[in-house]
Amino acid sequence: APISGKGGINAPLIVVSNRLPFVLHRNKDGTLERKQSAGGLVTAVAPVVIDYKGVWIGWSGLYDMKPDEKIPESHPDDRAPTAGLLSSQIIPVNVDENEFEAYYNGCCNGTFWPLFHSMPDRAVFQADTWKAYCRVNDLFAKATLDALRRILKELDEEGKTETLPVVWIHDYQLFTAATTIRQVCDEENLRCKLGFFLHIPFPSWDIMRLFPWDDQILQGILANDFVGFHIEDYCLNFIDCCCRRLGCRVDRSGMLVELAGRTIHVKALPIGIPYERFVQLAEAAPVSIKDTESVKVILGVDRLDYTKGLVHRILAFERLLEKYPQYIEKVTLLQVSVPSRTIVREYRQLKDEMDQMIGRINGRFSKPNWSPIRYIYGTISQEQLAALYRDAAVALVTPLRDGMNLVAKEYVACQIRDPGVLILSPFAGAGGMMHEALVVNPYEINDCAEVIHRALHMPLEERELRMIQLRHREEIWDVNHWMNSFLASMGALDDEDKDPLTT
Ligand code: GDG
Repeated sequence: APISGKGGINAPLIVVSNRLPFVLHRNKDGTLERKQSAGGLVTAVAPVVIDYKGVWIGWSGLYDMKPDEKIPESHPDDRAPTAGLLSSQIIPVNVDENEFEAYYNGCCNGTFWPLFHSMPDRAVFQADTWKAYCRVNDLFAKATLDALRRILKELDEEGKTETLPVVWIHDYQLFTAATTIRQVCDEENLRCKLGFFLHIPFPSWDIMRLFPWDDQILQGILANDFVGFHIEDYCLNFIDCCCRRLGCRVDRSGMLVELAGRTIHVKALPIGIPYERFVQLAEAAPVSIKDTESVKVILGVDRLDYTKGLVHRILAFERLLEKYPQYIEKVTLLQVSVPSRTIVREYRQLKDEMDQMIGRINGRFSKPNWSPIRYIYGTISQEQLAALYRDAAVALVTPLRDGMNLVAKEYVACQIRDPGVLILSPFAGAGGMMHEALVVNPYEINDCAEVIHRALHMPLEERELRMIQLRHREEIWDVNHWMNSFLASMGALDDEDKDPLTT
C-alpha cells in the first residue's frame, strides 16, 4: 500500500487532471467501456483515491457523452490500478469538440508546451485559444466545486466539520482552474485545501513574460495553497515571476509567496517511478534482443516530441559511426518513438524529419545483415519496454528540455544484471539528480558521440558502481514517496504515516 499506518490521509482527495485515469471508449452498440492507461502517476494516485473515497475529475475523451450518462463499473477481472475506482468516484468533464481543440491542441500544446520548455519561437499566442483555455478550465472548476459541495455535505453529516478536503490539480492544462475554485469557495464559504503540481519545467521570467496573459497564469497558480514543481530551479523561476510580474512579497529561501493576504507555499517534489514494478517486470520478461551476442543496443524511448532531442541524438549517433567505424555491425541504435499530438503541425514535421534522417543514415551505413538504426514509430507493451531497458547496453536520454524524464529512472530500475550506462541531458529535471549518469549537452553533437563511445567502453566495475548508486536513489525516492510528500506538504497526512524521508 502506498500509505501505510493507521490513520492514512486525513481528508478526502479530489484529483483534477486533464485526462481521467483510464480512457473511455464507446463500443459499436453504444455502451461505454474503460480502457486502461498505465502511467506511474495513475499507479500511485489511484489507490489513494480508492482507499480514501476520493474522486477523480478529468476530460471524458468523448464528444458524444450525454450529461447524465453513467461511467461503467470496472470489469470483475480488471487487474489495473484503477479497477477499484467506482463510477461514482469518476467525474467526467465534457467539452465541445471545437472548444476542446482550441484549448488542448491550440493553447496547451501550441502555446504552453513550447513556451514552458523555453522554445518560444515555436509558441503561438492567440487570444481565442487562450479564451477557450480559460473557459475549459472553468468547466473543470465547476465539476470540482460540485464534487466538493457533495463531499462537504457528507463530512458535515458525519460531524467531521473540521476536515479539509484536499483538491490536487495537475499540470499545465489547468493553470487557471484554481482561480474560479477559490473565488466560489470564498463566496459560498466552502472549505478545502488547494494544491497544484506542474509536470513540465517552469521557465524564467524572460520567457514567461512573452505570454501576453502571464499575470493570469501566475494568479491561477497562486490561487492554490501549495504549489509543487519537480526541482528547485523551477520553484525559483516561479517565485521570481510572482515577484516581478505581480509585485508579490516573496521569500526565496523559505519558498513562500504572498498574494492578497494569503501565503502560498512552494516546494520541489521530484517525481519518481513505481520502482518495484519495473524491477519485477525486468525479472519476468523474456530476452528482448535476440541478435548475435556481439551487437550492443543503444536505446532511446520517447514520445515523438521536439523537446526530446531526437534529431540531435540521431545525428550524434551518425557522428559516432563516422568517427569510430569499428562500431559498424557492432552496435545498433534502437529508437522507440511513441506517436504524440499528431494533429499539431510541428509534430507531423518532426515525424517527417525523423523518417527522412533515419532512412538516409541507414542507407549510408547498412550492411546486408545489419542496420545502424532500428526505429519503432509506435507503442510497445510495458513488459517489452522493461525487457529492452534491461538488455540495452546504453540508454540515451538526451532531451533539449524536460520537466523530469521518467525513462532515465525506469532504465536504471530495470538494470538487474550486467549494468548498462545511462547517458543523460543536464536539461532534464532528472539531470540534476542522477549524478552517476554520464551527463552530456545534447546540442553538442561531437561531445555526444564521444560520450557514447566512452559508455560503450566503460569497464564493468565502473558501470556497477554507478548503477548501484543510481538504482538506490530511485528505489527510495519512488512515486509513492513523491505522492506521500505531496500529501504531507498539503497537511493531509496523519503524523504516523509521514514518510521519514519527507521532512
Ligand atoms: C511529462 C514530462 C515528466 C514511452 N514509450 C512507451 C511507454 N512510454 C512511457 C515511459 C514513461 C512515459 O511514457 C514517458 O514519461 P517521460 O517522463 O519520459 O515524459 P512525458 O510523457 O513528456 O511526461 C516529464 C513526466 O510528465 C512526469 O511528471 O517526467 O518531464 O514531460 O513512463 O515508460 N510506455 C509503454 N510503451 C511505450 O512504447 N508501455
